[in-house]
Amino acid sequence: MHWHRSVLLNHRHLHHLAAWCQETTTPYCYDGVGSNTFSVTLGTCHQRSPRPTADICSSFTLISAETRGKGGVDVTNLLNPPFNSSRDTKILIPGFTNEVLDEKWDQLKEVLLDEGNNVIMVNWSQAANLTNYAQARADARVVGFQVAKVMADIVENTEATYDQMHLIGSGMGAHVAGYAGSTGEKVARITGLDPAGGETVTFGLTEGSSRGQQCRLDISDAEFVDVIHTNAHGGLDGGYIGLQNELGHQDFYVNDGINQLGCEEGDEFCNHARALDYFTESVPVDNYGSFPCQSKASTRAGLEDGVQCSPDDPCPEMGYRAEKIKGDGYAYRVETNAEPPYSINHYTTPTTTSAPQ
Ligand SMILES: [Ca+2]
Repeated sequence: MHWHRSVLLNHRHLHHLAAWCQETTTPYCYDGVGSNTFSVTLGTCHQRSPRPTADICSSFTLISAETRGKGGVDVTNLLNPPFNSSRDTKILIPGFTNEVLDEKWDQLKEVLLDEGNNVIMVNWSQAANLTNYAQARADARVVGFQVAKVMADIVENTEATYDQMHLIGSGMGAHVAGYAGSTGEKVARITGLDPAGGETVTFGLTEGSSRGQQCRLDISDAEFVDVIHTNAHGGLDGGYIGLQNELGHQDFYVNDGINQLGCEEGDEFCNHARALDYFTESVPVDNYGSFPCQSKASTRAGLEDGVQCSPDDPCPEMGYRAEKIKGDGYAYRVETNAEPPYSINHYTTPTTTSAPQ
């Protein structure tokens, strides 16, 4: 009887896993949490318990030059084939996914591989859904912890270092990256692509406020935090997706930071997804930073009256080749075209116009 019952339980367990994971590229639900607990305090941004890892069912696919043809391997097979630790590792963390965004992430993965990086694709789509925003927000904490564990395993088992780790997160994925960066050792860089608003706003994050840092992407989560805002006007409550606050060392507000050229008025998803488009476009192109930069200021609110960028005081580069070279905590406003190539100048060589004599 015991045997029979055990088989039944196993079947149920397998069925459960299959139901959650059948869409992922691997059959594994990653744990990585061990005995760690996630404490909950009412009235804070950690007021809801995350779900168990089996329910979140995240998976991590490592794609490298060696495994690209077969779509990568589960990160638990880190050493087979051998991990090439001479390459940088880009960890891609979607927020709330759908088919359109999945396609964009795939494009980013491809260009990052072309540039000679290792890529780890984080799949937490079972948890990251808009039907239960608050729960997904809570679960993001666990996924961040798992990302940190994956990085720790890489550093422990290979020659790779945290200096080579770059997390790229979109929407809620930006906050997952924040959690990962604030767990364990500091990573080189986190790029936030239109980081999610929503509940973050509820917890009193106002202009210049450090409140809620532990629950969101902030300047302390990596050596260099760069952020591209494309639909930044509060949170989901206001019908916008992105968080307007400055979160990193360099915050880029593209166009007005809220509405992107070429997106139909009110199409917040289009505006939000553009952050991913801009970043992807920047990867294969040197000199992507040659946007006409309208202004820089010490706060987002100050951009209206900010200092005009000029050849003597140019914008830092936005996107893949952004560097922490322009001081901390500046907001920058940049412009784009309405269609690809979005960057206004980078495909053209500066030409000398002959003025009428
Ligand atoms: Ca943080």
